[in-house]
Amino acid sequence: MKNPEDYTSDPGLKKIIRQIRLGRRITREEGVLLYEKAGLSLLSLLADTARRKFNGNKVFFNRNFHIEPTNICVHNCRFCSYHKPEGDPESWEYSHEDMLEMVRKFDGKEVTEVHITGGVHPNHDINYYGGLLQKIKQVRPAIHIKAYSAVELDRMIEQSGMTTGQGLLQLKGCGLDSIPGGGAEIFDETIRKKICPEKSTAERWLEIHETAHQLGIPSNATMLYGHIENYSHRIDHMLRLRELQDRTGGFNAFIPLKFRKANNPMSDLGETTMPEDLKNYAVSRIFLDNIPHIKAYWPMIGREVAQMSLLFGADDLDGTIEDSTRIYSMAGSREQNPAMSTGEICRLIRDAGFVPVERDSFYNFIHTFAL
Ligand code: V47
Ligand code: SF4
Repeated sequence: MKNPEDYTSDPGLKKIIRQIRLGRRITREEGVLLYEKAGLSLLSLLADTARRKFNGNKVFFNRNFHIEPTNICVHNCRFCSYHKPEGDPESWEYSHEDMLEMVRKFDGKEVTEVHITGGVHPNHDINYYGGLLQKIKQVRPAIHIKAYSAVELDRMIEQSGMTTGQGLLQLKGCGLDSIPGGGAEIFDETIRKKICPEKSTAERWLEIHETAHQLGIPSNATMLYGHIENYSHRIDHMLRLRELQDRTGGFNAFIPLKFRKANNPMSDLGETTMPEDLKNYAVSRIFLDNIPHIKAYWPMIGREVAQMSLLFGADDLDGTIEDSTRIYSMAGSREQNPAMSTGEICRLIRDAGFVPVERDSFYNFIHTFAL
């Protein structure tokens, strides 16, 4: 195999390559330099080496579906195509019974996880959200519930008058198994003020995840990229996650989310190109040397780019989804009715040269498929 240093004549990049090959962590400045100067072939090689250290030649997926309780939201993120005011013909608000019916639709089917997230409804409190978890566990006791972004949690816990720890413990007692990565956007305060000024602060997002980890509730972390941020902002975002992960080890996966432009006030910004998306997967795999999984969320990025991302450090394709989420179809993703059978997911993984593994929500192996 070619020596990675042969891919560049840049002395700064050569130094970073040596650092990585010695298993050393790269710095903020080196992360930015990778974004700015490294070509795709080099990034693919470095990210693939890093992903193999964590996950060998395996690519994970699960059998999951989403519930989006409402798209009515007290916030007004400028990139969001999803939230609608109360009474709008495109708004929805499901009752507990509606959502239990969605769970019952999977009776006899092998789904293992439900992902619950939606708008931050003005009138729902922590008992409403906890009650939903309890009822779902009564209908389907073995299902893993990954629920409520830190932004939803922030509002329900603050309104309850509880501490973060008390609120999370109450929800855990109701059946909360893990927390999804939403609401992180970009931590940098100047960018956050412009794209989601009303939303929970970066500190609050990180505090909620840190407390959850301390209470034995694992979580994911996302990063919304491809809008008005620059490479330094992306690295700053990942640095804050890396530092938290050093303290807790509670993040399972990092999920880069590409800004999708349809039907929102930031549409005029356009979207990143595929090489930029692949570069972003690779740099995140290299920089986040303590988060075990990089997830290519195919309903957002599209199945073909998700497949390509496996050659740039990603090792997780999320799941079967079962056409149960609207966030990205409303923002213009090509995946307008996202659903993939396990056979289709396995084919994507095998054709990229990896071994498909069905996982549970803690990344324990459920089934390894032949190559
Ligand atoms: O926080 C909203 C993003 C997130 C747009 O934890 C947009 O496994 C791009 O967090 N363009 C919610 N992104 C979704 C989320 C998630 C998704 C998949 C898996 C997991 C997980 C978590 O969606 C929001 C926001 O960053 N988002 N609008 C948009 N126009
Ligand atoms: Fe509300 Fe989430 Fe949309 Fe922001 S991204 S407006 S918090 S639904």
